[in-house]
Amino acid sequence: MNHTNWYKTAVIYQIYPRSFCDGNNDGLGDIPGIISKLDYLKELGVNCVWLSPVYDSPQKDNGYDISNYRDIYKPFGTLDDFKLMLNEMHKRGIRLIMDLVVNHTSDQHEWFKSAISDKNSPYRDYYIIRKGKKNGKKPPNNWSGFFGGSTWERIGDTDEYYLHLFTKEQPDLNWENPKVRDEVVDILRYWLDMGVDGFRCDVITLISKKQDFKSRFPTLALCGKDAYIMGPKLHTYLKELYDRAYADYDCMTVGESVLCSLKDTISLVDPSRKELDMIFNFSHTDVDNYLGVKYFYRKFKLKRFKKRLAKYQYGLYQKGWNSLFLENHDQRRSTGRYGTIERGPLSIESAKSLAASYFFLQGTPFIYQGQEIGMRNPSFKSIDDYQDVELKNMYNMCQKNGFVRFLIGKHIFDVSRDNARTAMQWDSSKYVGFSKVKPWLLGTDDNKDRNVEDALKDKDSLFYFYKDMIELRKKYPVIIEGKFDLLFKSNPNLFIYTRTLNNEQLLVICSFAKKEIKCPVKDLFNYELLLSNYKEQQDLLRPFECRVYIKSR
Ligand code: TEU
Repeated sequence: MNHTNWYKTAVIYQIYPRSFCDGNNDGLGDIPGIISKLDYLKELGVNCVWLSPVYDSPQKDNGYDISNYRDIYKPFGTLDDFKLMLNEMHKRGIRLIMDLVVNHTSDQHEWFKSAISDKNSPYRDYYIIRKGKKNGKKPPNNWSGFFGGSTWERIGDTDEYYLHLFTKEQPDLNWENPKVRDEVVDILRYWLDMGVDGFRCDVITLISKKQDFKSRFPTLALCGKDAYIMGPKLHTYLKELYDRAYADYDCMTVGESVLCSLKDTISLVDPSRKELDMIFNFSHTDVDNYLGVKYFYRKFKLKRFKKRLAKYQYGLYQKGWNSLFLENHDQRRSTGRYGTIERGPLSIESAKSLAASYFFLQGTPFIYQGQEIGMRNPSFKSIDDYQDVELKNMYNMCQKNGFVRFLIGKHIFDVSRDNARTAMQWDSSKYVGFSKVKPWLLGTDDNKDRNVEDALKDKDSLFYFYKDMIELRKKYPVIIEGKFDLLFKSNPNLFIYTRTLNNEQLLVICSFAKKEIKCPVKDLFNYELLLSNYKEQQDLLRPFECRVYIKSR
């Protein structure tokens, strides 16, 4: 099958199904709800959707714990609803990529239930099971996982443990077992045959583990990560999935990586290796923390942000493809983050400047639901208002351990994943047009001004700015293929870059300053203005002004 690489010209919208739209008024988003909003996505202009997991699941981690890979979680709808949605998307020229969660399953998956209840189960070796130390009183080693605590859970009162890098309800699959890989290939082909257009591969860089299972030198977070991030057989497994599934379909893949260096990134997305089309790299979202640990807060600096993005722009040029994103269901909202202003008159201008700064880089842009209307963090006051398992686990650890509490501090709510998971705000009514009953996670009243109904009425809204940016990407090949160059790299207030292709050059100027400042580009008169967030141009750049120009030589 010829791969057309359609993902290079795609703009992808991420839907978090629990929180997008509730079609049957039970407080939880669902597939019929999504179908009812496809015209909205069409109006925005996106041509692909990434759907967070809709598979059958006990929802211990909101669907990232799958108990049946071939069926839909009932409260979200049926397989027929799914097929209808896919068809309605395709009719509107919108492709669909699904979330593929195969580092782990749910502990309620039939494979796992069989594996732990019977030592001779054919599924025993689908998981990573090892003998504990001290006759089973202690786990096999000191590795710690992503949601804090040991990666091992004891199986009943036996002396054996199973590995889980996330919650204990998410046991890791044993990719060393060829049968596990056969299963994954079958799952991929099942959905691809149904017509889906690709996958966002959850924590895919964790699937191969070093097999020594020895304790590592103790560290504050992710102890043992050298054994489970970018493991020794990762490339072999990815290649196998490509050869046995992706190769036969005109599909795309974006892998989620954790702490991935530029060198590793290139090795994963180098087109000649045929493994993944792109990966999500978190180097730029980790800009306001230390060591890639979001709880270790660090002040945002535009210079650092530019440097990190530029590193991957230069590094991947003609070697691989970038994914471009600011938000997702695990990240707090970008409103009030990355140098933008959360409230007040300059808030929307700052959101536009930030949006332009990432949207014209080389790669495929992703927009997370609600980002296009500038949704904010809910800033709930009490732990009881939050639901996320990651936050609850960390909170409990803080309660038990003063040192952890000292390290993490108040910041724990600011970085909670629930910040991105409140109900999508369609209007400013009581339940924000998401549902007729109370949504499972409702934002706060002081944030209702950010809603779709108002955005669609206002031609200067952030929504229409995104729409304009998407239009430009469709019109100018330089935005897709042009070479990136960062200008004025040490300027602390301005993100300025060019993209160059043959005789065309795009110039992007984004101010992050709260007051007027001089524009250091001298030959602006050579360029034609394509887009800006201020109506008339003047010599000085106004607060958070952004401009996108083009010139033909
Ligand atoms: O997230 C991977 C991951 O590494 C997370 O721990 C992430 O760093 C953290 O949530 C940031 O706060 C993926 C999914 O996106 C996430 O929703 C799942 O919980 C996780 O995998 C397990 O499947």
